[in-house]
Amino acid sequence: MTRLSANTLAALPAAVAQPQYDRTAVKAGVVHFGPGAFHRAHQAAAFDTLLAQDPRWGITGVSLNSRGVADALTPQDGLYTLALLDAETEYRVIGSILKVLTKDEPEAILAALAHADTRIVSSTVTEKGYCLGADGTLDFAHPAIKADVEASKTEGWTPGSFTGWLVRGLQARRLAGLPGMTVLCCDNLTDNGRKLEVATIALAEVIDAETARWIAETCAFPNAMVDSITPATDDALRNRVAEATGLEDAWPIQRERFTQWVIEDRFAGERPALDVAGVTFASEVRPFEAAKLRLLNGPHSALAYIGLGRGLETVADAMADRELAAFAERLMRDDIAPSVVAPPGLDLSRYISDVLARFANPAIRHLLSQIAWDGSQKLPYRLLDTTREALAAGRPIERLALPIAAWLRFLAAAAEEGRTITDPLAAPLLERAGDWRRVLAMREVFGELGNDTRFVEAVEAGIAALEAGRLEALPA
Ligand code: CS2
Repeated sequence: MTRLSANTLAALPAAVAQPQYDRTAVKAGVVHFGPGAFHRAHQAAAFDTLLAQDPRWGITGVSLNSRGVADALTPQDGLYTLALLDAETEYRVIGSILKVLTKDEPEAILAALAHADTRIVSSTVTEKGYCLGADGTLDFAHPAIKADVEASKTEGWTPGSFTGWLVRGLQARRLAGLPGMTVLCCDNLTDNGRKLEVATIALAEVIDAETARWIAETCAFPNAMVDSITPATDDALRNRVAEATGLEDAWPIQRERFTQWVIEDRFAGERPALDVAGVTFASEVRPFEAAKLRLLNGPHSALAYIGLGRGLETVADAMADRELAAFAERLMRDDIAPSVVAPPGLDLSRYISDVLARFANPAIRHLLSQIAWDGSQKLPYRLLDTTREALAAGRPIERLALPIAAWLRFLAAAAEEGRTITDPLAAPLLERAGDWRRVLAMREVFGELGNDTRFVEAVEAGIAALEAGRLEALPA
């Protein structure tokens, strides 16, 4: 079968949308770290829409951890197919990614960051990719950060971490007399832009104080909330894409039709007109972030850990389990919503109904095991902050503690069966998993909450309930 590439685009059937602009005239205005499925499903599609009217916002992708995306997309000239899942699937070839660099091309990464055309550096490197401690500031004890601090003592050093690359790239811009940039974090972290700003400046202060000052003065780190459910690519998708497009695509991407991107209106220099792609610019993004992290990602993780414990496979399966779906809805309406201040114009009750409908979408096969990755990094933002606030406000926390109990059981089962898990803290988590109280004592995950007897008791009751096959702890 012929492979998707610039030369074969003309062979696409009319029903498959393709770039409506001359790709050879596109300039790279964005350097994006972490061009994985989420970026390609969402932000790259928005830039693809924008490129039809402004050719200055092409993307150079940078994969620091693996060659997979570069190997798949380079023979395809950066092109890939995006499937929008719904009752009828729609296919669209995205052209905004011009090339993908890997860590083996440090000069090219540096040149891209320090290029006059580059005005935005964005990231989806997942929660763990920022090397933050439990307090949300840069963890200088993190091996990748320690290595970068050490390496930076040598002229012409090559960073390993994303934050290291930011400092190195921004330093090169300063020395070249170029303007500052917008650094746009697109990961699911509360206050993501501000956290990355504080982390970047902290690292720069250690490496080059002059650059730290320059970053603070000339760069902008907007907060951003990005939302679109993006199940991992599987062979079923590859086959459907081949059938629909008539071309082989080594790494197509799928997502739900729904998409939302709210960016704080705080740019260094020009703001790309992403409004044409449905992006909202807002003066305050935190309420949107909190609503999404707490009311979508929180219940997502709850469905994942509880659902896996019940032998279920996908989010839609979990929603078809009536008891579990009812639990998720009560968790959202009664326990999480009281901690969320609705952003202007958002009706929380409606938002909850919409999220539940998105979870139940039968056209989407979203594996619970995918959502279960990196629990130690996700749960603090998704459920623990809400739990802390509920405790402080004197609200019950029994239901909020149940997904945590389910996570602890998930860890215990993995340890018992000798399986590993995907989590940067896999080793200490699995080592402690046989005694859940020792996991709760991990301050890097739970902070002080792990010592709060009300929380410990609620988790204990949750574990007992789950062991008994119930989703509600027995009333005391
Ligand atoms: C999910 C998210 O994998 C996960 O942990 O909760 O990726 C979720 O699908 C997205 O944030 C939706 O925007």
